[in-house]
Amino acid sequence: MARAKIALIGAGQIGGTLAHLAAIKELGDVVLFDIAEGTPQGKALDIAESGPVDGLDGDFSGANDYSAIAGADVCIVTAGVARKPGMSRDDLLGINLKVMKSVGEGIAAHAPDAFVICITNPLDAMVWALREFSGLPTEKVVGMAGVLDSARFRHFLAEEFNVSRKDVTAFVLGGHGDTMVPLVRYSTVAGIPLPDLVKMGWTTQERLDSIVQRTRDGGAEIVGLLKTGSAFYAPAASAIQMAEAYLNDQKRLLPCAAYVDGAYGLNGFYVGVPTVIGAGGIEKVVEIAMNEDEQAMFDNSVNAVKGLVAACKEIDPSLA
Ligand code: A3D
Repeated sequence: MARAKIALIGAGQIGGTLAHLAAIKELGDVVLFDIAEGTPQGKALDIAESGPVDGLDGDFSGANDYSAIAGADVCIVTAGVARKPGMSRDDLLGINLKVMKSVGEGIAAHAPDAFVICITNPLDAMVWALREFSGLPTEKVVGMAGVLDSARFRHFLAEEFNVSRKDVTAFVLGGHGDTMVPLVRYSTVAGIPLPDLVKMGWTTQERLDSIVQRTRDGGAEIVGLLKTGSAFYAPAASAIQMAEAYLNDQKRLLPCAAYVDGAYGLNGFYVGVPTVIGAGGIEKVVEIAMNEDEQAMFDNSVNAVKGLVAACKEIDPSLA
């Protein structure tokens, strides 16, 4: 069987890391695309030259022309600008919306059968716009945020409880922003829900609350440390997990910014929800029961995303 083809639209910090991870995991042939001349070619050649050392097969190429992504099975989109200190994800809206238009058109023309994973911020609005501009089926266009936000939550919890990160599961829903909803009741250590761990004296409610807040601020914490850009290792690892779920029909249950039509009282809207990813793309949106507080936080987050989508429609009336 032919190797899968993975097109990385945007060859910056995340794009380069994605390419390296895809190479190491032998997911298939990798094409890096960027408007910056030389960057995708240079990164592709550098990774290809690591192949003899690591024993890797696969083709690695870079391009500035969309024809290079022809027939891609997976497209991962990081094209655009990233945050600098003091900028919110929403500050990126106007610039990155234009980028989504060209990327959406490029994918529609050259890789219309691909599973498309958007990472560009502000995520929930950009994945919606990318879907609109590309015209691809909604189950084939998804945003990466929940896997990353949940991974941050899991890491902080594993540190707090001094247990393996492998034994911590966590759920973060809603929009990828300050209003994201870390769901404490659905997060566990080896199946023991966090509220029970508070009762067992493993931590206090105050410490748990501060971990929830640190998760919400997880992106800004890295931006503040790096000063010149935003996180890229964990975002890339998260998107690769989603790509693997699709390519290997794994039916993974992962929180993603998915098109929700009917569930959660939403009609045709992208927001972070639990999904099943397999060969069909987003095969299912899983509707979980929320209590009053969780529902209120989720509604607040949905409203923030609605505001961003409305702003997109104002900037580009073709989206209205
Ligand atoms: P960066 O290293 O700046 O790479 C972006 C790349 O996009 C650069 O190489 C640009 O040349 C390229 N680019 C710009 N315009 C275009 C275009 N029209 N077509 C093709 N390529 C273009 O950024 P990064 O890789 O660190 O981050 C990429 C995006 O991911 C940013 O918008 C970040 O805010 C976002 N991000 C999202 C998350 C989520 O969890 C959702 C996490 C971290 C970063």
